[in-house]
Amino acid sequence: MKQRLLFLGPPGAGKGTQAEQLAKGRQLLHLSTGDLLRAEVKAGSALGQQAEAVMARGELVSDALVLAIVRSRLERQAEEGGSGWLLDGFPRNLAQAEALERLLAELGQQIEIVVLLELDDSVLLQRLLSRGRADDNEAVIRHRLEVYREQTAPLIRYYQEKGLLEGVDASGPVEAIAARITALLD
Ligand code: B4P
Repeated sequence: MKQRLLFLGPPGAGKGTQAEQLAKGRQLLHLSTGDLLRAEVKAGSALGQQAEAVMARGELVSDALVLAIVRSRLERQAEEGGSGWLLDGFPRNLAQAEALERLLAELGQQIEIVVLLELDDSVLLQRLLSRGRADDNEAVIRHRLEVYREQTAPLIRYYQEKGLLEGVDASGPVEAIAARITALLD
């Protein structure tokens, strides 16, 4: 059973939704950089204040900031003797992917599978508009999709070349998508 996974996919593909269920069921550390950044914004920390305006515009928060968050969580988990994790929404560009590789080499760990959630733009837009988070208005969503295409989509090839990528149809009911993902993990 695979225990070290990444979820990749456009905004609104359901990474967070699927990751939460899967991580709970398999006792994996669920590390969502989006959730962690929103928690910092809510707490009004210095980090949150830096991230808030960037997220509201639908752009990516600085690599250094996101990496510091990921590093501290993965190091803490390794110190506590755990090793199963699900990274959701990270890495989001090549610099983050390369930094992750260096961090995992330090920890003596490896990614076992990268799950790409695939969905049409029209469905993504509908899902996000009906959620209505602060960064879920149409102009910002379109910009997030552009940022995804320019900065995150190159990771598809990056992980394909490493032989780690598996695509999943992310349309339909949550349970059906979960079953498709589970079938890839065992
Ligand atoms: P994230 O929090 O990662 O969010 P997301 O990509 O918008 O959504 P996700 O794919 O997780 O969809 P979800 O399950 O929520 O990013 C937000 C922002 O944080 C970024 O724009 C960026 O600024 C910043 N950020 C995060 N990580 C970063 C990083 N590594 N580097 C730099 N910046 C970073 O689902 C969406 C909606 O669809 C929900 O309402 C859900 O209920 C619904 N849904 C899910 N599955 C469904 C289904 N099967 N059918 C119908 N609806 C469904």
